[in-house]
Amino acid sequence: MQTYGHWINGRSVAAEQHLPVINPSDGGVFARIARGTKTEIDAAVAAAQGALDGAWGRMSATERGRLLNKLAVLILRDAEALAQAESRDVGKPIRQARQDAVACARYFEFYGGSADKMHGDTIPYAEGMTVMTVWEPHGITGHIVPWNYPMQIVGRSVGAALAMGNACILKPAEDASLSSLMLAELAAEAGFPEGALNVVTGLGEEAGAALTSHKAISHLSFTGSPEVGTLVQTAAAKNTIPVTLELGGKSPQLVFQDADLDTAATTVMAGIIQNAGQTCSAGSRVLVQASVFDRFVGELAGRFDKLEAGPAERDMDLGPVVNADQQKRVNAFLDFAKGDGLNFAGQGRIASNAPEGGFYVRPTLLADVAATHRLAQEEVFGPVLTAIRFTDEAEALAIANGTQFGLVAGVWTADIGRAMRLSKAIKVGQVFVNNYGAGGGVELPFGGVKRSGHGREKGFAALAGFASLKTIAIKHG
Ligand code: TXE
Repeated sequence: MQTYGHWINGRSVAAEQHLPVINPSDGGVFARIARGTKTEIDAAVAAAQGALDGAWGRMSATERGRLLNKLAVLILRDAEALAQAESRDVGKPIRQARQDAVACARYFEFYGGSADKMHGDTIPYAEGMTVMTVWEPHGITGHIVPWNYPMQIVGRSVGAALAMGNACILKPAEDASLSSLMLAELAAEAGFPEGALNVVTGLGEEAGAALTSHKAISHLSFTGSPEVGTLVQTAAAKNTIPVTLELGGKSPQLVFQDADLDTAATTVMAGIIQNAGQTCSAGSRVLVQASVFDRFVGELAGRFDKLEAGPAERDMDLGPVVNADQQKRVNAFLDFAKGDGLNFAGQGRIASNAPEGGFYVRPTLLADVAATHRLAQEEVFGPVLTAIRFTDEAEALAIANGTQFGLVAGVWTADIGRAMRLSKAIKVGQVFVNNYGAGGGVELPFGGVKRSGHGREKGFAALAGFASLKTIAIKHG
């Protein structure tokens, strides 16, 4: 059984304590990761500071970009190994893990290309003065990453932070750390100086809390639950540092009677079963106009009935969910729905030969749910889709905006006026019209409003979050 250390100052550092790495497809332990504490976070901070004071801090933006591009090439070279590791670690079907590896490379490629394109301004101000702005790195940035899309989330946050010249400390989720360690090793192979990217693995309340409260950290980037996001923002406030939070949602897909219903059904379905529904932007509420509700939901129900969940390596419709807690959480929501008499309109099954110990749940479509019901308000983070009926645009908008979240919305309609009105009126970070997710483009800014978080990742927008703007005013007569 392989034992993994932390990655600090360009090398693997062995640990005294370990955590088991469990394969969600069968519940078996197949490796061990290091269980970090404040000691390793302190070591990573020293390494990061050393990088900023040394070769990394002196490097030009162009050179940083070249390194990021080299890393992208190495990720593509090792994409299959990364995908296999991620699939086994997280339980996601191998085809989805392969897409994640390619997307991860694409983030490093995009940020490699953008490293030397964050230019300041010159500001016309006063006679005899020249005023300019320059972007500077924050310093040491902390990255707390969840288990649902480790490679992609590392790519989008660490890629942007490195492009701007920060030194990073990454704390991956205890349930999915392997790809982060592999990426750090590839960064060393690409030529990143020691200490530019450090990975400390371990528990959130130990290694994670030590990172978020460390006085030397200048920016925190967190993706995970609203509860922990609140803790991270509180820790950041105590050190008065900026924080980017991405906290999930209860994203609505609005389907109007004039939509291409077949394409909408296919996309709505994909948006909730991908990664077994463990996606921050999962379209977990489908709002359907009453005139087409029975037809549309009936079609979806038929598709749900055919779904099958099974081991990640068998590449079925869905894999297992990530761990026993997540399985309990999803099943508790389904039990609650049953107890409350909700309509289980469609439900897939668990493959008959799926290993007993795996963390499987049944993909489920709940129909005609009240917009205020718990299953229409709370994030299940599993393959559970809640269908809600509406009569007109005003009601659809009120339901879409009627949760504490605001991450993503999908609008399905042939009416461009309605699409534009709703795109403006729905309170979310991104709206997709007649598609959902736009294929995941790394160029597209991504983030939430309301309880879904704040700050933007992906695209050029993320670069400003990982840098601070300095104004220089020169009086020269
Ligand atoms: O998340 P946590 P969990 C939601 C989803 C899911 C629920 C619970 O609804 O069912 O959260 O998942 C680190 N200080 N999302 O418990 O705990 C932790 O080690 C610092 C949505 O796994 O928020 C991990 O690296 N860090 C989400 C990361 O936080 C701490 C993705 C996320 O774990 C910490 C994941 C602490 N005190 C879950 N405690 C999305 N937006 O995509 C934990 N961590």
